[in-house]
Amino acid sequence: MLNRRNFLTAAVGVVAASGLAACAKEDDSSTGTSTSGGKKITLGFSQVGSESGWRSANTDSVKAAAKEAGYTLKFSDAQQKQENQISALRSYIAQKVDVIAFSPVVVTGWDAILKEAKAAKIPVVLTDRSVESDESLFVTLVGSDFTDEGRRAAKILEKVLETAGHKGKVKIAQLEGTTGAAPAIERAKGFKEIMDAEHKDDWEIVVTQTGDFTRAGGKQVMAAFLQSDPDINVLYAHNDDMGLGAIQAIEAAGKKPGKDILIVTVDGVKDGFIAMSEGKINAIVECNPLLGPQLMEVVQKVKDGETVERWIKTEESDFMQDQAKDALPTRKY
Ligand code: GYE
Repeated sequence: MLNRRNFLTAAVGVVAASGLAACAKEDDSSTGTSTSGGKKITLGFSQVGSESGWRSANTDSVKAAAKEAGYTLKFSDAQQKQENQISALRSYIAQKVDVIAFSPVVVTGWDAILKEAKAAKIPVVLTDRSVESDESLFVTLVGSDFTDEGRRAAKILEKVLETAGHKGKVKIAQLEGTTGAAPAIERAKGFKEIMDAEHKDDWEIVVTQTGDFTRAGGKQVMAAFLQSDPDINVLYAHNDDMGLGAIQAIEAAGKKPGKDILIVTVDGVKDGFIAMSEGKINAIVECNPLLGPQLMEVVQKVKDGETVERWIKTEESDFMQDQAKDALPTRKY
């Protein structure tokens, strides 16, 4: 996986990408145009699934940006299954697309298929999520710093506790994203880092389990959490959708979300902002899904043989409840 350290070294030496970029260059050199050999660029894109509001916004952004750029987009939805993504990538290789982009559902298990793409001289761009594999097998990652989002979640929880005038132990329930997915691993890691360094004595994660980034998962797991530990007073959900599902479980248990249980989520989709403006979510760490335009730009550069940074990061903000009403009308997703 890319982390801050290897991001810096990679940004200095894009050597790993140059082999792939060089083959892209050969294709284009005969035409001198920004398209592939004078014809439209064909992009094969394998999406994780349609598990959340974030994902729907991301899919819409990718489709709209491909259209705007004039690319032929081959799109497939893997329904959160790695084997479906591997088959999609294999089919894009067989169809000899110009570039493959994908958002890997989990971090491991990609080396073999990425080697097939490399052997076929098809550059691969990761988008949204990263992989743990040989870094020479992909050109770049266009997406967020999830570890930092975890840290930001812990820092904003400090503010939430202060605003609520909370005294005493902080008993945290954590709803994790899909097991083995970069945002689940890294959002947990960043949060824990701050918790261990600054709140060892008063904060504790009393229950933690995956809700698979879905509303239904968040609801079901939160209901079980509340039964196993009725003293939970904070929920940290790795995305808004699980937080929204959990709110239903909290209300069904006769408690007030945002008051009896303080809630911090990640993403910042419209439904999350609505819940926050109703007082049910206390703070949101934004993760921007509108990656389409940046992705298309990178695809073009890769086809043109230009070097690109190893990690093209997304800019994001954090929001407290008192900002929700003002921010809501201008939210784009
Ligand atoms: O936070 C979640 C989605 O990978 C950043 O996946 C993405 C995450 C996002 O299902 O809502």
